Amino acid sequence: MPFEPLQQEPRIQQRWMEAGAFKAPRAAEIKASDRTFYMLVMLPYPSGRIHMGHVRNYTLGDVVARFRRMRGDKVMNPLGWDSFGLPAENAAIKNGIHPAKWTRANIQEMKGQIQKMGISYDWDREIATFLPEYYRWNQWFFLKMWERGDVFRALRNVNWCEALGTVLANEQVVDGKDERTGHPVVQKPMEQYFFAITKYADELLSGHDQLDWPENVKAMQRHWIGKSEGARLTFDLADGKQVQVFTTRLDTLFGVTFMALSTEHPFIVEAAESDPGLKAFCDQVAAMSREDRLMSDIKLGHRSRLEAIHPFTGEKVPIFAANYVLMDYGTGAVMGVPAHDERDHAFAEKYGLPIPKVIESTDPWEPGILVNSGEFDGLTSEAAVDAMVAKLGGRAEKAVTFKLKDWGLSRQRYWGTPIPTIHCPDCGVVPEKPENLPVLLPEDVAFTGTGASPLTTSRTFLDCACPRCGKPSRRETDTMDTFVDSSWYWMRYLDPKNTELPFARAEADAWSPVDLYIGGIEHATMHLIYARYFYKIMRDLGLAPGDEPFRKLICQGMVLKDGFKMSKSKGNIVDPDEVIAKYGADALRLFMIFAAPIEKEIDWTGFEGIEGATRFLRRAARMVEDHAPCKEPVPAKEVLTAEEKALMVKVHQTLHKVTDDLSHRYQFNTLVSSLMEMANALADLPADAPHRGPVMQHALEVFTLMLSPAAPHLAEQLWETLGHAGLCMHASWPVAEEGWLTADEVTVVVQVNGKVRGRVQVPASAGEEARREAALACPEAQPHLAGKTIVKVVVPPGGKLVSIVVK
Ligand code: ANZ
Ligand code: ZN
Repeated sequence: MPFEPLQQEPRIQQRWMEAGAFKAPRAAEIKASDRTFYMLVMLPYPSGRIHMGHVRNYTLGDVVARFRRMRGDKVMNPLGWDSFGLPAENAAIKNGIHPAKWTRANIQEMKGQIQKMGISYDWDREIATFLPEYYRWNQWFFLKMWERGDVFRALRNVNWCEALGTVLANEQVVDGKDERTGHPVVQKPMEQYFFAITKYADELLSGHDQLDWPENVKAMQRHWIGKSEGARLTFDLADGKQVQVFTTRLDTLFGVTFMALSTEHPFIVEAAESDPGLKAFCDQVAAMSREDRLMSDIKLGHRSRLEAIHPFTGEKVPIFAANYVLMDYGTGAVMGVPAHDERDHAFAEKYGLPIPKVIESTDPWEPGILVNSGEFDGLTSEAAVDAMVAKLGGRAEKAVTFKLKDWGLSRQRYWGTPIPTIHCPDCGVVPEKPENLPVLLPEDVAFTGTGASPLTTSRTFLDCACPRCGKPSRRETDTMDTFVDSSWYWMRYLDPKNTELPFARAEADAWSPVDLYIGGIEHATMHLIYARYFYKIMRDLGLAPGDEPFRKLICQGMVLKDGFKMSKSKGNIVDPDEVIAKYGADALRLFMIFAAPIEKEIDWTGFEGIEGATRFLRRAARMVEDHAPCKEPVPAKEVLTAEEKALMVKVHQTLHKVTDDLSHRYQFNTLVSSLMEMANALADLPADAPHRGPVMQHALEVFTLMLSPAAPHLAEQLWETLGHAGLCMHASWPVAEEGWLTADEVTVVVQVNGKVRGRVQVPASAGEEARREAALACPEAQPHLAGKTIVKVVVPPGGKLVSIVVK
């Protein structure tokens, strides 16, 4: 059969379906001697259509899953839908379609597209986070965490977008605007639910040691967690109060010329009540976004009437309210050391404060030796910290601070998991009873697109009885951040129909941790930190083994067009469906694998790449078609001709390399180039080779098996043509035979006066002298040597060539 993907691919997909070929076993079906492999890709958001980024991610994952199955592993390769979130709600506002309907339609569409690609997902394990059978477990986790004290409520400044009526995450805010819609964002204090993720900050850092992850992802996480070691120091104020600062540079204490407090610091808030100028300044800062406060070059301040007393010199130190001091970092108060801190320096210059130098060092911002610091002069910065802590007695202690914030999970939106709590006029905020889960999202809501959450418009939802005292109460209308959904989804695949627990411990023991997770680098911090955090919660609840969920992580590069990310706004999208409709899935898969190493970007350069892949697949089909299936085994080595042996060596060397590339190095692009080289070697076998039948059969079988993870449809077709009844994807991955890994003969090219005149076979072990003799005896070279005088014979290093000079 020739390469006819459009006819053959649906037929082969049907065969796979009927054979239940992608099914992963349950824990009980796995024997102690079995090896398991959990292959995970980041679950898609059902936006409507799959894009090339999905195609690349899923193809790469599928190559690994299919390879591992053929190697005899029990393989888990699932997919689901990250299906809560704003776009569905925005679509509802815009088109008047209920988010559930929009989401279902999109899932159906995208699932069809993914199935056409022949990705070997176990669809019996499919999950969708918007379904009650999934999100009830978000609520279940919330209640468990509430019991453990891992959930708390607090008044915190949030990024409030008035137009959307919702709180935004810091990374959704760019230049004081919602990154997506451009609506302005302001700071507003609100009562929020938080997960106490900072309790796990240290473990989230130390856990990196056991992870085979890209170094840059670990670095991004380290930066995000932002561990800072320093000291807390208490200053007395002139009015008798005390204020605490966090500093990483206690050694600079003698250089303090001012103190800066956050505009939200309680002392500033209090002082502002009787100081209109200060009040106006605080209001001005409140209107700035967090980003602006952090990034802004302009350090703004306002001097309050408060003063601190320097603990060593007893001098009075003015206290400012400043925009660059954040309330939620450290203690919300900073000792200002203009000579040695850049921000303090800018601030002091602006407000005309003294800038005394107290550290001698090549770089003013770096530690060094103390000067102008009384009895501490001459000490190194490091020694000075210890000496000062000792001298300051109870006033100072070493302390650690993290940039990581507790995870605010409240969203004032409809399309998310309802937070399972109730507001009782007597009992306050009360958790829902576990037996009442799930708290269902109501259907009778209005999507106006303005103001408060649509949930506040549903009476059936709002009215409830207090779980504690039974009084008429109001149900919580906040829904959960959708990052909650994706923080444990891969565990639900293991037991997707469980109605007692999110998943059974036995399933977790059988499959966890994930062996390989492939996804985009854009998830390096939030998703991959929240998921690690949730895994530790699951561990602490006794649900899951080990400490870390994803043993190995690979971040695949983007698919670009004309150097840009494909996106709707750029109008440069190439629709995978169109490519498949024209060229078939195998060609697209092969292109995705071949185009670049997994971590690198792919540039979509028109259809040339796909056509190249098509030509190769066509050639592979022709090779098999031209060969008559042969049942004879490959004869013993001694019997084979030099060319036959050379092909056998090529086959096994390729197999060895490909096996290694797929199992450890995750080099997929070289899989394709190796297959291409091997195809050339197959073409070189002479038509009249005496053992062509069995040698060719062997070579084509190995070729087909190696092709199978990348172009699985064509591989099935070739496997049939080669005379096999079973599925190629169920055949065993071949083993590279030791005896064929090293060539025992090599070819030496013979040149006479610079022209190639022939080739000779010599034992691989042949030395320089033996090669020279073999070359001089080369039959094709004889006519060019006859009657001439040999001037010299050169054998350059490597010995693959012998150059004869005659006169
Ligand atoms: C005095 C000092 C002198 C400082 C010096 C630095 C250099 P990292 O490394 O990021 O943790 N700081 C403390 N709390 C702050 C807050 N809430 N908002 C803004 N800045 C704050 O930085 C810690 C340093 O950042 C602290 O050490 C403090 O300034 C400032 F030569 O104290 B330092
Ligand atoms: Zn009550």
